[in-house]
Amino acid sequence: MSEIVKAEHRDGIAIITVDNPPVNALSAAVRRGILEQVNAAVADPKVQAIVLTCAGRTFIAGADITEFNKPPQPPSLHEVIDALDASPKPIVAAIHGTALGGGLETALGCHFRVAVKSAKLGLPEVKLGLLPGAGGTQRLPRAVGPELAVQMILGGNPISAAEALSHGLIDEVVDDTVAGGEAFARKVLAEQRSLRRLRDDDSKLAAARADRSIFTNAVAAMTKKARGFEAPFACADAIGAAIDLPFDEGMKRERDGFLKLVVGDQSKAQRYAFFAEREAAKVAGVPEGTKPRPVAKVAVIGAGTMGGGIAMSFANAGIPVTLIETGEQPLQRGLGIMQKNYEASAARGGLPPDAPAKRMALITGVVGLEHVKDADLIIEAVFETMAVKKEVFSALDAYAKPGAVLASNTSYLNIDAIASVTKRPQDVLGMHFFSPANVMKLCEIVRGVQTAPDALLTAVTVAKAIAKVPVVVGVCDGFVGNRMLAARSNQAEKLLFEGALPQQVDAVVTKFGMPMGPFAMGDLAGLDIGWRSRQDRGIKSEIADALCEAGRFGQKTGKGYYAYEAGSRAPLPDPEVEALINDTLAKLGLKRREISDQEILERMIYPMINEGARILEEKIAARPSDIDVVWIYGYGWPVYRGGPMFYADLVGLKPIAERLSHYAKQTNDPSLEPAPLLKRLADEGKTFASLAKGG
Ligand code: T1G
Repeated sequence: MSEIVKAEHRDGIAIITVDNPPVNALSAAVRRGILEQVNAAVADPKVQAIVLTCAGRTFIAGADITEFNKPPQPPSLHEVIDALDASPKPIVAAIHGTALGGGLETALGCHFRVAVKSAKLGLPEVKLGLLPGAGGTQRLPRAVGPELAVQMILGGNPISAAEALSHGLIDEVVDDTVAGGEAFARKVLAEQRSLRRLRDDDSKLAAARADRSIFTNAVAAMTKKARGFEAPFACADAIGAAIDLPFDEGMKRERDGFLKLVVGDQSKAQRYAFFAEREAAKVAGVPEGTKPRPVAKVAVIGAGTMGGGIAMSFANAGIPVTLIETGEQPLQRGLGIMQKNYEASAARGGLPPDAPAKRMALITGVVGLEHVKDADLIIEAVFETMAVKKEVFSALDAYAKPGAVLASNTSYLNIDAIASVTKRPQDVLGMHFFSPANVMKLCEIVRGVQTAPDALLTAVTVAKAIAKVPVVVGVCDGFVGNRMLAARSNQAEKLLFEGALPQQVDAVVTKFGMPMGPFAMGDLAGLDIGWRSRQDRGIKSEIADALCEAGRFGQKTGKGYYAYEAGSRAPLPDPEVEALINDTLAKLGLKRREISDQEILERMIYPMINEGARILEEKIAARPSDIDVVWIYGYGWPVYRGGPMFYADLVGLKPIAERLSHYAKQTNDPSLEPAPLLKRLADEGKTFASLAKGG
């Protein structure tokens, strides 16, 4: 019998326990083990009922995602679930932790389900570019009704045990998993309850069969933000089959949909992103056994947009934070904005009504840097000039307690230079949050030359604790994200000088799946910021300069590369901009030419990939997948394209290197010449992914 799926008999009840750490994924061995144990229990006359449960921290958290890239091994999950469903003896799934994906589908194949109060139940396959492929799209609508099923499957977020009970997904909330499961099984036997096979129970489909808009409205609501994704629509199609077709035909529709998605580029990209995010948290070069420093008290310096958002991230995670400002007025202004943010979220139903007060209660606003003295972690988010940073860090060096981690939220300044004004450079690093910091998930953790491994690990651990995705990067101008963005912005600007229009470039970038193009982004950030810094550095960008000289600073002045109607953020192409561009080019003696969307796409994406290769060469990023995590969680790169480096492997490094060389010559821009690493991999027919395997 299986070693990882064991059975214990307790007076007529067979307790079948899966034990496959860390998350009891449904590997081939687990599937085999469950099938063996269930068949044995069904055949054993001493057994009247069966409880299926798991050891460790969680019930089955899904199929083993690593198996999707390999040839399928028997038995299939369908065979396992069919055996559970067909069992003549009652089977109770006893759930703790997270019953997710194939794990919940397995439980839905059982006749009854119980769960502990803290359990979560969900079908997150859509987040992997898949659909629930083992009956979830057919059984869940029968368990909870099509509306909730659409929300759970197209959204991919789990529900609590309490919600599951109220919607009939589980039969009871129990105090203890195994004991609760056993007790429930005995109750079923004692009350001679008939076995509930969801495949035969269409009662909750009746309303939607009578009025299909119940389903279509739910789908419409859930696909509003699904532009570019394939999986949400495939999920909807499969759930629709549950409403329109008998169970087995619906299962076939689900199967067809799953098999199509699992071999598709989108799911490969999203599965890659799943593991890339987890890989990113494993910090290279930190000695085995290094422990993060304890962090009980956190201080944030600066109650501006970034400082306020960072403080809210801690409060959102239930961690008390001290927010420090130089004066009462800026402090109260910052606290006021945070209060309004929370109230707006609560008004939208994004937070429980009592959350604003509860979270603001975790934020203590004070004036004076001396208040950092008890903090274990101090995050500075003050004005972005080296002079101000050095002034603050010199003061922190005096006030902060020994062993406190000193982090700067700088988005491009040199961490080593900042650390150099302290006597404790080993405790200094960067924690680069992205605006709005209470929403954006990425946190670039900037490792200085002298940053201590345990300080680094502390920052990574804290970032995860406040639901951020940490990526460790080295010190360079713009770190990983902004450095690659600069390469793209540089080309975007050049394309205008060659004949493209802002709306053409932005349309190509948004069609590719980015939330916004470079010119709409410029208008959002404000064109005057770049203009002033160009003036400070005595450099020109004739088109952008002309826009600013015309008072077109972007959204803040209602005009920039686009025009904006009052109260609207929708960018409207403005003929005045085209005229301004034509005038500027004429003055420079430049002629506009037709530029294809394909050229624009290549010149938007390939220079970023090239910069990514340089970043890897310089070890500013440890892995190509770290770069991809930065772009997915910090810059809205569509996860179904896996990230710039994953996308590069999909397109092929050879054609990319060739196009870059072509554009380097065409635009006389040597920075577009392929980076040595890109060139080597292209010449050797290799991929960025091969680097992880020592390529
Ligand atoms: N398969 C393989 N490995 C997995 C895994 C899985 N399903 N889930 C987690 N791991 C690994 C993970 O890579 C990490 O490894 C370790 O376990 C701990 O994970 C037929 C098609 C359960 C909420 O999408 O959401 O079922 O880095 O760091 O933060 O319809 O893991 O240590 O080497 O994330 O406590 C559907 C995926 C699959 C759930 C725990 N299921 N997992 O979070 O730990 S598709 C999912 C999670 C499917 C069927 C279909 C989370 C978690 P390592 P962790 P955590």
